[in-house]
Amino acid sequence: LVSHVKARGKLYPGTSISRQPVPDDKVAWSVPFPEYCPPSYTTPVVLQMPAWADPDYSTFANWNVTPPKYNQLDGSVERRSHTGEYMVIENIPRNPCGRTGLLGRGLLGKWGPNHAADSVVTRWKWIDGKVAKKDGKPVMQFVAIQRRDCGEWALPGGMVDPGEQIAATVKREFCEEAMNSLSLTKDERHKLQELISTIFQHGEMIYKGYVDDPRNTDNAWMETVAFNFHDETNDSIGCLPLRAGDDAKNVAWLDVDKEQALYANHSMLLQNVAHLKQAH
Ligand code: RP5
Ligand code: MG
Ligand code: MG
Repeated sequence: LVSHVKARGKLYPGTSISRQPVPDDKVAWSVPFPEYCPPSYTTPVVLQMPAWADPDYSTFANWNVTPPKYNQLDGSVERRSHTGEYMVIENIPRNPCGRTGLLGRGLLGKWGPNHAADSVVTRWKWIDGKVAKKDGKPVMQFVAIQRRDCGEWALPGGMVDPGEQIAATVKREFCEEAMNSLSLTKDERHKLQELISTIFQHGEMIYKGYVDDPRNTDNAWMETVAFNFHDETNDSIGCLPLRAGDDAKNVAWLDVDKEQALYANHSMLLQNVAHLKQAH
């Protein structure tokens, strides 16, 4: 299991709430930490219970609400974790990566795993008709979006809708965030979807598991499945017209480089792709 760092960041995103500091050697639940008494936070938006959020079992008003079917496919909501079975204590799931210094759900809608999907769309970096090299290895580029919420560069990706196939989520989110599909007419969007479906036919799964997301809490966390779509010859994905949309304020081809700071643990996902393609 990845050890989380960003999920222990001092301030919870979008708030002035401080997490209780969790030293590296006290992250694991198996290590005693008697002084552990973190604050609890769930954003008011989630407490208003939009369609994508679970009820709040911890309040008296909801004492008689049946808890979700944890560790199972709960109707059309996937509550199983890619990391295996997670612990549930008094109807509240426990983060499989350990302590985060915050209870509640924060900005996340679901107790337990919140499932997302990401795309790593890559091409080689060409300079003067040749693939650029660094330390003797070919350099790749990937489609990055700049997140509107925190300004950090990230992979295009988003939440899996209930009942949605992950392959569909990946394509939909790429179209929304990197091609601004939400601003297209119905006809245009349909054409784009067809184009993307042909181009995105041969994806390779490069990661499936926990995401070290700054929004994670002790009781709610992000998980993802990420696919790589690679354009070997720079004539399909490599020349798509990119336009930022939805929760992305910018989109660009960035070099795959470990110096490039990215959101959550997205650098690790790129490292997997670089390794797979024997790239820098
Ligand atoms: C990350 O948050 C995932 O890897 C994915 O990129 C993203 C999904 O959340 P939103 O982009 O919908 O906020 O944990
Ligand atoms: Mg999105
Ligand atoms: Mg997104």
